[in-house]
Amino acid sequence: MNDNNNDALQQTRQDRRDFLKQGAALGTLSLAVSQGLWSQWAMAADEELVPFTDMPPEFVAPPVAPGATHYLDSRTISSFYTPNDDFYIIQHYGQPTAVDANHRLRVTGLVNKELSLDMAAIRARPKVEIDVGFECGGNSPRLFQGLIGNAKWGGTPLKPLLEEAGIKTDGIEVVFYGIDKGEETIRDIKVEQSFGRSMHITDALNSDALLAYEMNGEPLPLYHGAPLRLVVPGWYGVANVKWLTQIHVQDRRFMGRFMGRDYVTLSKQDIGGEVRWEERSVTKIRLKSSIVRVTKRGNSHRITGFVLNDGTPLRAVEVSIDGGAWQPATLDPANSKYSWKLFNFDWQNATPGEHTLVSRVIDTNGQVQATPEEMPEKPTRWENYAQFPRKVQIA
Ligand SMILES: Nc1nc2c(c(=O)[nH]1)N[C@H]1C(S)=C(S)[C@@H](COP(=O)(O)O)O[C@H]1N2
Ligand SMILES: [Mo]
Repeated sequence: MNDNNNDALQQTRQDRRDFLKQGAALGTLSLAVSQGLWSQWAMAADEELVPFTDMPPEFVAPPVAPGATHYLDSRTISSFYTPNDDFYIIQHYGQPTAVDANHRLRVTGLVNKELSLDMAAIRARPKVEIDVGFECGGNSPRLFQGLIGNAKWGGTPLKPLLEEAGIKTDGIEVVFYGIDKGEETIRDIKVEQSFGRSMHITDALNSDALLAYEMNGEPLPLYHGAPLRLVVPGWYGVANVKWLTQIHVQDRRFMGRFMGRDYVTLSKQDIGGEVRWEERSVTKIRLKSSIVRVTKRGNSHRITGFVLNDGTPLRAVEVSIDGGAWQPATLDPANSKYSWKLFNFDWQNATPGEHTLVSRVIDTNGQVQATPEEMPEKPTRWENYAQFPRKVQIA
């Protein structure tokens, strides 16, 4: 798509957003609803939430606070882009107190030419914008999938920067370090370590990864890694290193906490015909869908949910009610390769009483989202991508 088209698309989206705001202010969203896209996620004035009976009535998403985890109330997803203040927050070593105006990004290790760039130099590089949604590798039914968000990230692609530095032939692993540090106990030894994650060089070069300094058209907030963070489309949140200060190329695997000990899935796998317990770092997002909201408007009911995956195109998202046949849901035309994919389903003839609703997603490789029973034996909590049956009470 060329820049003009892109600008035009941006403008249309902005118009829709403005329109939505006006609609909300007037309490009339019916026209917006019939126009589709953005409007369908915002609740209309006369639309009400149908209570989930699997959700404690006291469930409330916490307000955003420095250094604290934030998750959203997934029932309230009301726009394709998650507002920056409601996008979930995970910071394992707390949050830096302020954005450093002299922040630099260094590229070091097995490169032909080490680099050191300030933010002006990064901003002067070619800029791209890309819609990327992700969840924490620990997102699950426990928080009703609240560790999730979708944003338009603006920044400069990683690949040309690595190519400029020039990867030496023995450089196989790319490590990304944030400025945040914490004390780790490794075999009873206490050491201070920086937040770090790594990627194989092939993944780093092929991943569409971005060095992002904008989020939804605004400067990247401190919570989300200002002044600079890595965004790896299609990967779990942990890959997206915030407050990025160093990219180091080395000739062997990086074994830091967030690659080697934490965010490591232990599961029983068929390894070339042998059943073995495997430990594997959390990397690409597993195919997943979940219902997050049921609403009622007049006599009609609507089910809303999201899909996340690694960017593989989808074949279908389906909904089953009370164990009945799988029925196709409608995907938002705004969905793109790496965004979250919002869907809805108009539930006809909902009868009073309690009902069980579940969604599943199928990709073009024929992969079908697993039921909880079909999941591999997996005692660690990471990568919870099972179908998530929800219970609602129709009055
Ligand atoms: N520097 C740094 N980057 C980090 C983290 C962190 O603690 N420090 N947390 C990671 C994890 S586990 C997740 S899920 C995402 C969350 O990004 P967000 O807070 O912007 O949603 O950031 C990742 N990047
Ligand atoms: Mo995470």
